[in-house]
Amino acid sequence: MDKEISKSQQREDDEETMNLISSLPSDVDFEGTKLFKYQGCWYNDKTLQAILSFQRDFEPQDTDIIVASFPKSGTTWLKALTVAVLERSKHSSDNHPLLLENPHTLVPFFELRLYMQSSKPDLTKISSSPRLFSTHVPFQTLKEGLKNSSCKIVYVCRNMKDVLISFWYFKCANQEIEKEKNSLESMFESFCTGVSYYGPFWEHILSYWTASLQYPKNVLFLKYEELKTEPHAQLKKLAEFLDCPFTLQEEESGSMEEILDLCSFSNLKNLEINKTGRTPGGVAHKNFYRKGEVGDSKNNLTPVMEKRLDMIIQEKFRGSDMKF
Ligand code: PAP
Repeated sequence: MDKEISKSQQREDDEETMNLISSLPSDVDFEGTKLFKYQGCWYNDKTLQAILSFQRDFEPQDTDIIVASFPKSGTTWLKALTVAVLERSKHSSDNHPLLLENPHTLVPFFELRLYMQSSKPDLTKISSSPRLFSTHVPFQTLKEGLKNSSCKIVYVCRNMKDVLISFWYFKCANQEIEKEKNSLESMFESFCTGVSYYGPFWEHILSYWTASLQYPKNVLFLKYEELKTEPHAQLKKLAEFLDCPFTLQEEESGSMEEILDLCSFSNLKNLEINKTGRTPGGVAHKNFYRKGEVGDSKNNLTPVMEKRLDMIIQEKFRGSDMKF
């Protein structure tokens, strides 16, 4: 009987989801993929179905920690740092989970993993407290899924020119296609109009920027570039935000350096699990580690493209004190 009720409930949920999706504004991106605009952001139908399941069924716990970002902004790195900060007293440096698993395995995405694999994933199997999750959805959509809980959210943003180039290389590597100029130009166009997967990027960033000002105890806003230039200060900020600040003794004994070394681009990139493994969705772990530098977009964008992006950023962020 229970099974029958849950099957009919499932059918009702599926129908509701399909009705909602078909009522949304739609458009196509540079590859001809149909995208739907939901709560201000563009998704393909598979991702959107997972988001709707997440919003409907996720049962948050106040201790949950969510790593959030626009794609290609430093998600993998921030996941690693978050795990390393929280787990620092539990593991020695040779049996650390980050040496054995990719950060995306340790901190699963709501919409790209858990709720994409199943509309009702079994989260009771996650034993660690706090539970760690991640997402690429903007704040307003995440907030709805988190109901009224007081989870902590750490967001990382990155210069959009580098994000675009990182995204483009990632796409080429996953699809094993040649990096032809054409595909960069069409992806660039989509990016600029905002009709791109998880776009518009400026609204994404502003959603978390505003939330971090409104709810400073729940939303921490970090920047990839600052993690690069002042890693100690940013790591300290992260640990304080997560309510596990470094003690003076830890600071003096080099605990922060250990974490930064463990999570460094070169260390993670060269681990066996990241050289050879794949995500459950089939993405090679190595594709999450390309160059890990600031300013690589200079080598790929023409001056005209750079200028156009600069102007968009200037216009869209005018009036906010958010600076790149
Ligand atoms: P995702 O959204 O698919 O999870 P994400 O991790 O946000 O990707 O972005 C990948 C970028 O972070 C890559 O940038 P690049 O293409 O410009 O090189 C990747 O190299 C970089 N990255 C991954 N790990 C680290 C790290 N430990 N330190 C610095 N940068 C990193």
